[in-house]
Amino acid sequence: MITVSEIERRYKLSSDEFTKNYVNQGKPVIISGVIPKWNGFSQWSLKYFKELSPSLNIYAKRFSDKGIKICSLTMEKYIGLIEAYEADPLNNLSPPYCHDLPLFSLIPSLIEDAQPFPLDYLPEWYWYKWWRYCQFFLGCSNSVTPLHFDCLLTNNIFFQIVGRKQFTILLPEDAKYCYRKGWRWFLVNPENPDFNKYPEYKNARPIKFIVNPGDILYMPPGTLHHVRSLEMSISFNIDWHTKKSSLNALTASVKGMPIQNSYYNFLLAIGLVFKIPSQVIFKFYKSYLNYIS
Ligand SMILES: O=C(O)CCC(=O)C(=O)O
Ligand SMILES: [Fe+2]
Repeated sequence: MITVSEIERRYKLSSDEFTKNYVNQGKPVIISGVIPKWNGFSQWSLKYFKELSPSLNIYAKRFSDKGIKICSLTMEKYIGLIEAYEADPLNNLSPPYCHDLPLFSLIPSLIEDAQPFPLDYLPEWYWYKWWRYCQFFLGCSNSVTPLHFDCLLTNNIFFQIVGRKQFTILLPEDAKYCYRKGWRWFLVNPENPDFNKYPEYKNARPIKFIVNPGDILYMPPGTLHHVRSLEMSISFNIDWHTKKSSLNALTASVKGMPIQNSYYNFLLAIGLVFKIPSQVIFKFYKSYLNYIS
């Protein structure tokens, strides 16, 4: 088992080194120097998205102790709410958080902006129409995603484009100190832990760091993460399996993983292990991109 007390930062990591030293070791890392080379890196802003696609219908979430509440609104309306909030946070309600939006599929012109995309960090299976697997996060300052791990036990490559985010992560072996609720959420608030209620959290080793615009963050399967936007923010991620992580994830079916998740993992595992092309698998997998759990 590896011990990590702070996140490593690397400049333009080669794919071989990324796989060998981070993916295969289950070790998180921040990679700089890749995103700033993209055609559209400096172009992206919430205003730019609003102008590209004002009438696009999107979903935003409110997280609370009672669960996740979903609101539906247009891109123009949503960005308008964020702009009003940022201009005068005290007199405007904090807007919901647009979370897991497949924006490359909804606004295909954005794909060109993210070139050259570092495909060689991903298994070849994902290369064909890689952008279909990406999920965007758009939000105002102080948007928070509570502590959780990604529900299929996938690897996560997270691209930070605009604004900074404060991450608190814990490696999977510390999940036992974080008071799990259901399959993937945790009760502890790592920003202000209540040790009376959650005394075991004293044993946990949270790693806290800032992800800056232009950074790529890699999180291994099962990494717990709590995320706070420090400014108005644009990010996206790609959740992906290796052959090994897909098989590990299948064994989690007996450890409480919901059956729906196991179905998606089964599809990815047969794709990766038996080399069934993603063109065949994607139509069955697609609903995962709107799956809220
Ligand atoms: O950026 C966020 O608020 C959440 C990110 C996240 O949970 C993820 O990439 O899996
Ligand atoms: Fe996540």
